[in-house]
Amino acid sequence: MATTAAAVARALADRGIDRAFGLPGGEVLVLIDELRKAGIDFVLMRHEANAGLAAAVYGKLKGQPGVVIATLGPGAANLLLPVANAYLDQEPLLAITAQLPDDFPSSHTHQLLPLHDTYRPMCKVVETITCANAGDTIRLALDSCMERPYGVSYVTLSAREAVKPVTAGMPSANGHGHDTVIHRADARAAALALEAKLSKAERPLVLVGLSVDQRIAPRLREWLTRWNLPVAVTPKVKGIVDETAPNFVGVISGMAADGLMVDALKASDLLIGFGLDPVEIDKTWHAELPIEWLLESPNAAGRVPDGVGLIDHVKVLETLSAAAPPRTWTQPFAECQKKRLELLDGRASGDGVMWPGDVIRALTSAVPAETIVTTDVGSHKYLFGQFWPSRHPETFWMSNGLSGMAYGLSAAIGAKLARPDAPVLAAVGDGGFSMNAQELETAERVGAPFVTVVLEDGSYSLIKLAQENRKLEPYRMDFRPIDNVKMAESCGVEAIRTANPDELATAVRRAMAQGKSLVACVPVHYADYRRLF
Ligand SMILES: Cc1ncc(C[n+]2csc(CCOP(=O)(O)OP(=O)(O)O)c2C)c(N)n1
Repeated sequence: MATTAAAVARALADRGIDRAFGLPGGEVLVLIDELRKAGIDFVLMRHEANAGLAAAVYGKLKGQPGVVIATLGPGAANLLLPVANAYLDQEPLLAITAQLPDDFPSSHTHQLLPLHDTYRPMCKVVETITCANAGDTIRLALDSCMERPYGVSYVTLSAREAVKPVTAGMPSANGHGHDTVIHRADARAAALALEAKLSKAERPLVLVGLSVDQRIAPRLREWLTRWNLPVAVTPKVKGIVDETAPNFVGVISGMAADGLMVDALKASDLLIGFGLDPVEIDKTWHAELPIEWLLESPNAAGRVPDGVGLIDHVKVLETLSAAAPPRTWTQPFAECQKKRLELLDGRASGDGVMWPGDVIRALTSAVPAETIVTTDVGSHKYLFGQFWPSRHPETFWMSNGLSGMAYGLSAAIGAKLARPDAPVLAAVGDGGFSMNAQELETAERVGAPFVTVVLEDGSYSLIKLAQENRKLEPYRMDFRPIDNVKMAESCGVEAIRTANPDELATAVRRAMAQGKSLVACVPVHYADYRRLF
């Protein structure tokens, strides 16, 4: 008779799961062995947080939940960050950790944590796997991750239960739905109402956000292009529209050039929130400006704005695309679009450093349009979030609902494993790089080569700028340089340091052509970011 661990592995394999990411402890060894026997590769990483972040990106790109496995106690505690990230950033993730068996003596407290209670508020399913529920629980957990908004299921399996033979039984999974009452609305009626409003609007702006299913990109683009409607996006859906197209206004939600973007929002006489999820917005304009919401599924955390009914996006687009544009718009945000791009022109404020705008231009010239770009969190995220000219859906990845550092490099590993043929570029700060640079070794070991650009400014620059803005004493925001070239080389990855845009472009182009990893360290001046914000 199969064991519980074998039943878990079988249920995962039957659903097409081919990889699990993680970092083991003795308590999950049997499970990992059963995964191996079921043909599921275990991607061994160097921190559970990185494993969870990589797994979720891998899963979302494959159209299935990412799977991460960790041990009990410290391993499960380290998983908090990726679980929080997947919860807020709508990435599908199944987290499996060990746990002490329920029938352990009550005096045994070593590594005993209230894991279910800790994770429950962020998870759709939280369950103990037993020999009676293994297969059903895994199936329920996987299905729940893929219900929109995508999110997390968390299951625990004790080492003792893992080796028990399975028995028949029904799951007792305690699905943790959201409390919001969901209303459905008529998509055709919503489309016609929108058309009527658009016929009166001189400066409409369509705001596309995280809740949109990126597979509808071709339909969405067709409508926006045919009607010549101005469009802005949040960073999490960069690439859903072509950001080099004339109707593209910019990236909203606190990236670089945010003042310009907020002015554009205020100047608009009709804001259309097409799948717009305020989880990405750190200001409150989404509550203060009138927005015509077109939401298909609840936002992160299962929330829906008051009084809004959910509609089918495809049906709305079908109705709108079938109609002629109700009026003509000739780039009402042209001035803003021009100023936005002009911000990239500038000169570095010192010798031996690169102007951030030149980083974008050099890299854009060096990599194919289908390159998957990931960023970490910091000033560089604002730079790339606003100015990286994304052209294809699912080619830009950042943590924006949670905004957690250590995302960029981990996401690049997940992306490269999911799309081995796509070039991948990770843009990270030197602070974030020092959190997980060791995963370069993982990437090499598992055959996931990509280019990492480390923007070196010797500080947590985004926070340093915030300190200056608040007129606080300059205090404890700088660190001594770690030689990131040596760091990369010690992980088996070639590395360069350059402040010359042409040299950067040449090195990146060559690495991508050869399908090799490269770490390009680019010195920048922290204060130069200020001119872009
Ligand atoms: C895990 C985590 N810790 C702390 C923060 C707060 N934080 C946001 S940006 C930032 C600085 C990042 O520095 P670096 O990686 O060097 O990027 P830079 O701002 O210099 O571009 C910090 C500490 C965070 N977002 N995530």
